[in-house]
Amino acid sequence: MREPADRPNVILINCDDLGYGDVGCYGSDINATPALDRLAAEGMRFTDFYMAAPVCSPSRAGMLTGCYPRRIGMDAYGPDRLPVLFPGDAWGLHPDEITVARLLRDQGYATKLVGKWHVGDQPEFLPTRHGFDAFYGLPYSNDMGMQIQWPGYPPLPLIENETILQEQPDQAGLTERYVEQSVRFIREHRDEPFFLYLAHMYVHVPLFVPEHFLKSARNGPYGAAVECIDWAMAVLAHELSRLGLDRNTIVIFTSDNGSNGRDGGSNAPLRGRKATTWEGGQRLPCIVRWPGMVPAGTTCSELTTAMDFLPTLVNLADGQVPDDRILDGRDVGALWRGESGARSPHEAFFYYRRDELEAVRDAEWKLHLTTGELYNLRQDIGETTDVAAANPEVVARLQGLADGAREDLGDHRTGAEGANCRPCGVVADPRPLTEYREDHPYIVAMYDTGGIPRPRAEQVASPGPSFRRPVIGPRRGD
Ligand SMILES: [Ca+2]
Repeated sequence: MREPADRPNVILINCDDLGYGDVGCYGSDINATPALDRLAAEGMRFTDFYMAAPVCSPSRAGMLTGCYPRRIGMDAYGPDRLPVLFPGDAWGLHPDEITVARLLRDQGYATKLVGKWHVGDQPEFLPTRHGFDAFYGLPYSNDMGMQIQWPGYPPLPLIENETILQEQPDQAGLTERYVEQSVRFIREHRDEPFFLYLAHMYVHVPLFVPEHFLKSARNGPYGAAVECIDWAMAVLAHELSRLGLDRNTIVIFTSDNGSNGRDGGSNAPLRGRKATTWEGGQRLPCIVRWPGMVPAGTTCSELTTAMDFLPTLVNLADGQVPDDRILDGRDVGALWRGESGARSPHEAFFYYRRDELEAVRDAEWKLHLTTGELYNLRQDIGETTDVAAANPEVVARLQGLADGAREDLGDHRTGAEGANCRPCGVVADPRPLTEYREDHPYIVAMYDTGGIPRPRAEQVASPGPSFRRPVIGPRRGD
């Protein structure tokens, strides 16, 4: 048995669109999340934790690389500056970028992604090219398949490594398959360090959830999906305990961006929603459990980010954080260990929406750059009372920090290029991974809306023949 601090295993659980107020230990009184509440009781709960973007692709790219998405060209895609990647897009995480998975693999870790990727679907960009030994899951969002509203979309591919296993899988059964894959991986690698990245499909719409969760949940399909996420946590926690791996394993639970604010989701008590730079867009639940190393039942209100995972985990694995490039994440191990006097290593956090800098915060204050509104996040977590007029020196200081970010990272709104940005990856001949074929025996021919409100008229595809590449159809599913 390894000592707990000798290259600890890492299980990183990332949900899709799960909001700040969707989990019991973050205040939900409608979703039952006993396993996640227990995780928090046995670990540390972060109140001021941020993803690097308020939508999927840039958020995930930032977490995996420890960089603001804009630094690595993953902030806005193509000439239309799209907020996320779509099937068959030419863009993705540059092959020269270094992910936390690659760095942990260099330290002898077995690495696997189970679930959603969404930082490039062309072969050059797949998880297997970015440090993961193995991949089982979806290359992008679960609404980016054939649906009643957009029948011509490429069928949603379920991928194993680089092979398409199935098209249009039954989404109601997919999380159970993810859990099986995860358990199998943990068992196979119980005697060596492993990094499991479990990127749930839930609670991104459409919501297809097993019947028994629908029966027990009090919050409709959304609540059932949250409770299925909680069930997955319970299974993994049980497996770690059964194998005697608790003290060797860091479990991190978080979400890629805030709730869309519909369908039963909640960012309470935060203002705003997914795809915005209000707190509800990017401030997320984050729980870290590592028995004996992270003090149990604690709360950390220091400013931390998902970009910090890479340097923190790589240092814990005795690895080498790249020194040939700028990273934005910082080692927050002292905070995780609950060391007295430990403080956030971040002077500020920059809220980018696509390629535009919209807000900046420090330990206490947040300035919205487009409107000039200033909020005291310590006293006013819901961003209700603009106090800019009474605090001109705070406004000036935060504007100075924003100016520095513009020089460094750029800002499309002001025309600043940014001196230290790297390009995203581009392929010359992108192709969707799948194509609808009339003779294929799809189990699920088309996903319907699953009880979710129908999209607005402008989001609806015009029905037509099967797509050919590249997909230029309606853009949706951020
Ligand atoms: Ca998302």
